[in-house]
Amino acid sequence: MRAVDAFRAAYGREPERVWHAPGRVNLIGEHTDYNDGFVLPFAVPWGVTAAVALRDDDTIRLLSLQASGGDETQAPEPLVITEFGQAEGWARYVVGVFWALRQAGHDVRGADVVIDGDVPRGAGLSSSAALEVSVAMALDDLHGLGLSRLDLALLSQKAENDFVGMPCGIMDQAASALSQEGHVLFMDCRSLATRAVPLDLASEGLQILIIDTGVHHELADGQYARRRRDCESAAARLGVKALRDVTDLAAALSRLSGDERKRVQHVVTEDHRVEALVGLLRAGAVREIGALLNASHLSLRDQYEVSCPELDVAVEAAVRGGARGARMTGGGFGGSAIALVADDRADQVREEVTRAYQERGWAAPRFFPASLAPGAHRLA
Ligand code: GAF
Repeated sequence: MRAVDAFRAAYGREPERVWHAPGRVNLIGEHTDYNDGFVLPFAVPWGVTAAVALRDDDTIRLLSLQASGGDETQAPEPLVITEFGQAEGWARYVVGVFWALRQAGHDVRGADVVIDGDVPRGAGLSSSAALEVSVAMALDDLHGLGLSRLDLALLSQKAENDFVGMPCGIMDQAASALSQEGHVLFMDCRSLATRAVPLDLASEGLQILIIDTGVHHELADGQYARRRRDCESAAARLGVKALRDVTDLAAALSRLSGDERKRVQHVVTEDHRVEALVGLLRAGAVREIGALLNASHLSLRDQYEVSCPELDVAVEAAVRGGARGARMTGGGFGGSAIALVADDRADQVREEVTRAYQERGWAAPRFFPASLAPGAHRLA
């Protein structure tokens, strides 16, 4: 295994644990997690492998096989972190997990770590959550902390919120830690209860195609925080704890205006779409979910305003090419769209999307067929 070979070469000893944690696609339920709502992600077959051995001091040595810029001839040097504040860039996601465990009162000292990831770069498939969760699972295992997968997802989220400074919700970390192969993960982000819902696409002659737009608009992080603020101020104005609690949408909308009104329209209807989609899956009507995917995209584009031309064109072209439904997935402003496609239409959908990009002079998008992969697991 590459991470183990690199560990031996870098540190001259064996790793004590090797854990893998996956990235995710969200089938539906976008920007609902931080509104105490519902989400329906699943784990993808790409993720992050963390090889870890404990140290008896507080130093964290860190090596990423992806940080050398692809220059295989250059044996990369590990970063040596003796104080949390020294971590920069990708290292913050790893060091943040050590920090969060200590904050929670766990006696976690230093470690030697090698990271090896294969989540397509910039595709918006949550490589950062995979990174956090792989390290959290390995440290829990090595220290015998006995924390639940949910606890480790929450600690990983805390690392991202309070150490990295990205105010994300719980969805991505939960998907990475709790997903089961062949299932989507239904999560109530208020109670944190989860249920694995089986989804057998192959037996229906269907597939989910990931369309990586290849773009990442830099405004993403600031806009994410602004959307959260819009939701919080709208909830305060409506006198509810979170937008999850809005039961009469028409009455709520009549009391709001501008951005707050649009955000509420999206979040409340998106929660209903998640429940409707789960209902269709339970009824064995997977072919019917496409309309909900399309409606989710329109709502994210027009009401939540987190899409971008590259995502819109991918979704429109996929549907034109015969997809049963398509939508942006993840935070937005770039990253990936997903399309539900009959197997015998997949080539046509790819061609239609590729042609639409070509016509606009955009770089070709990449396509990945998604499978519903297992959540985090120990490799060695
Ligand atoms: C990002 C966040 F990290 C998630 O918590 C979630 O809010 C998502 O955007 C939007 O649904 O991936």
